[in-house]
Amino acid sequence: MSKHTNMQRDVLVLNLEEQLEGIADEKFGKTIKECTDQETYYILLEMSSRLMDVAEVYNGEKKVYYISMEFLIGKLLSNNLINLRVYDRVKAILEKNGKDLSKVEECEPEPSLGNGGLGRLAACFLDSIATLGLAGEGIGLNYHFGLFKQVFKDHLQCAEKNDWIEENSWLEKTDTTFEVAFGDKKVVSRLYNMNVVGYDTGVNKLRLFDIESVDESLVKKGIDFDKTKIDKNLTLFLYPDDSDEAGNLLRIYQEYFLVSNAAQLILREQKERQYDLHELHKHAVIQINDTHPTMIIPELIRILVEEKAFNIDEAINVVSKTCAYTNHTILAEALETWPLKYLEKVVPQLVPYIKELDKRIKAKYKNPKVQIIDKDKKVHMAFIDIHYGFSINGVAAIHTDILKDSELNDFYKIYPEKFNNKTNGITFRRWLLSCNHPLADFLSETIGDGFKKDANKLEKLLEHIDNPEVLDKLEEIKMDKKKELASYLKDHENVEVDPDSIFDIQVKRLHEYKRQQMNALYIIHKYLEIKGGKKPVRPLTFIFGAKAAPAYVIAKDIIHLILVLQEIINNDPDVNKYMKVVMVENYNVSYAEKLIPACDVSEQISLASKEASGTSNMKFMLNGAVTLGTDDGANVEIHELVGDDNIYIFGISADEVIKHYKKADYVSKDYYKKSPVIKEAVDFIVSKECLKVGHKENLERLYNELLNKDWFMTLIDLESYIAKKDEIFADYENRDKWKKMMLTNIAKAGYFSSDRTIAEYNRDIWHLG
Ligand code: GLS
Repeated sequence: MSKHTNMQRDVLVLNLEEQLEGIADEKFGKTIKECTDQETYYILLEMSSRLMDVAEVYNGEKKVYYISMEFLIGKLLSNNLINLRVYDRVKAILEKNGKDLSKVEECEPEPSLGNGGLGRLAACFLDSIATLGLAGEGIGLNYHFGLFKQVFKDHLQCAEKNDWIEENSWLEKTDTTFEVAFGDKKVVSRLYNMNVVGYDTGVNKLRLFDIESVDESLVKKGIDFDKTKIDKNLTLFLYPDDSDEAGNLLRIYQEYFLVSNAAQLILREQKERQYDLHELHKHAVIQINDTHPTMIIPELIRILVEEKAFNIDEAINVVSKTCAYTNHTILAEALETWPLKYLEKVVPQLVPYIKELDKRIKAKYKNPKVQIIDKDKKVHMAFIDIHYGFSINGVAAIHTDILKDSELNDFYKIYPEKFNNKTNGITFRRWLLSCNHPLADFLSETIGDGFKKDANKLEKLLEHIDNPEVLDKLEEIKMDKKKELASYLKDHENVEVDPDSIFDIQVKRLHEYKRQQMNALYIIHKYLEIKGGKKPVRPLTFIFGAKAAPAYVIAKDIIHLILVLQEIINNDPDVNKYMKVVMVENYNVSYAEKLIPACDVSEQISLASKEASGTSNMKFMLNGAVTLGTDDGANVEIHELVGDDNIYIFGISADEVIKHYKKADYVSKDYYKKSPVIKEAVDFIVSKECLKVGHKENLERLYNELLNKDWFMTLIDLESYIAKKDEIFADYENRDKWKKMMLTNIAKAGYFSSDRTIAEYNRDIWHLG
């Protein structure tokens, strides 16, 4: 039954205004007109819940369980209203009552349940699973303080707890509780649900587990807390500092807590539906999002053997046919390996099963590189997934090729049939319809509404590539979005930027491989050029947003450098007419929704081979920004789609990078010595100007890192980066060419809809009805 034939919904929607007034009266004894924006937010929350309660719930014969440590869902109000197809009506009703829906949206706290692309991808996937009408749910954890809140003090990143959960929220407390045992230690979990509404379809659930005994008062200063009190700290933070043993153990506790709850939930559902567990794979498919939930494999095997009377072969067989693994990175530090002794401490009950799985592999394969437990007694979590799951996918074509050809080549030789690629995608509901209403409306007027359900229809825009009215309108929408952002930056960062300048934006987690430091070196280069009298044709605005993991010292030093440059440049009267730098505080999904529609140049400058896919590259493109990037991750596919004329690619190739690593022949100092431009930019980091504003310790450490190590080869690409960036800025002045590039990027973005990605997961891996 489609929602349009759902009478209860029709009644609610027909009487939307009455309903809203009714809730306002019940809750606050006021009319909508009299309510504050905050109260109006709670009214809309209640209204949405009522609409979701009468929506169709998907319950196919087979269901996908997407298990993930992160779901970076962002604020939900606007997105839910859009997907429930009442956004315009609600907006009009509020307007009639003197209210601005965008102000009401500001009242919602952003859930802090994710970190970066991996978590945001999980959220986009849930949206698409529901939109495609598939039975599926997310299973994760309900962190009270989630990822830390970033504040800048003295040009340094500081971390504070992010207290996002309110009494009244999208979280629904359920009666479901499970017991989770860590050896002989036990905790009791509680399940919270969040509705996931599809676009004009039905509702699925995001399942978030918490513990009853969590104690928020454990966090005294910043984000420090006693890491050993598991019954009190388990669901306080996402990715607690793991630079010591207690931190590592806590991660394992969290991961096992997640999978134990997931296993109990899945098996309870099988029982309720009277399915035979020997046919688990016919009714359930478990997508393991990165290695964090890997323990679901030995845990399910353990339960089937110890509680369901399976023999070990049967258990391994059915679990292997149920679990599939997505790899999101080739960075060694992110492919988890746990010392066996940590697992013995936290989950002794799993260890015999992990050893059994390992024993079987050792008996079959002699190659030490494919063993689950290595000679140093470390357990390679990804290898459990690969040997005992039925599918392994990378997240962009080049990434999957690198997995097959180098990183996981030994496995590919054993199981070629298990490897497949699923290029990432983004939900256009959030990253176009919700964050850029003027563009979405204009596209509807120009090419019809079809693209909202079938993103490939965006290609129709190409028919208008020579239509000056369409091109001008795209430019005008971009300018309006830049003005909105400029005013927001003035209010929130206290920086004035010129909407007529070029907005060059790099927003993503801070990591050396993403090379924010290379962007900073360009900024230094430009600053010195302007000081020397060479002015840019048009002012330039460089915007950054990034959090660094609190224990990642060099990443924090890079933030320090950017903040120091911001201070120096924005206050230098010789220069600030021509360029500005802004590092926004506490970059998150809500900030992304303001930055992305206002962007001209999208910075995607990772060292080739290192960014598995990237997803902000897709969001920027969809909103009419032009990519300046390396041939890495999904940039490669963007490049193929838009062609050489609509993207700016620079730098050495992934193959060359891999060769350098193999030969270990990259010496950053050689590049520094060879090029006066590079030398001048790098030296500036420890110049008098910088040291006057910043801290010697941080700046010198970063300088030394770049000169003596530079593991992600910043200096190898710096000159070609400078040249390409100068070229893209010059081309911006050719307005006709630029507007056509904007249009082409939007038109070609359809491929990156997560609806396409999810349809492929379903076709090749999940096979849901
Ligand atoms: C990541 C990758 O770094 C990104 O390139 C990728 O787009 C994302 C989603 O697949 O996954 N892996 C990771 O550990 N964090 C990410 O954002």
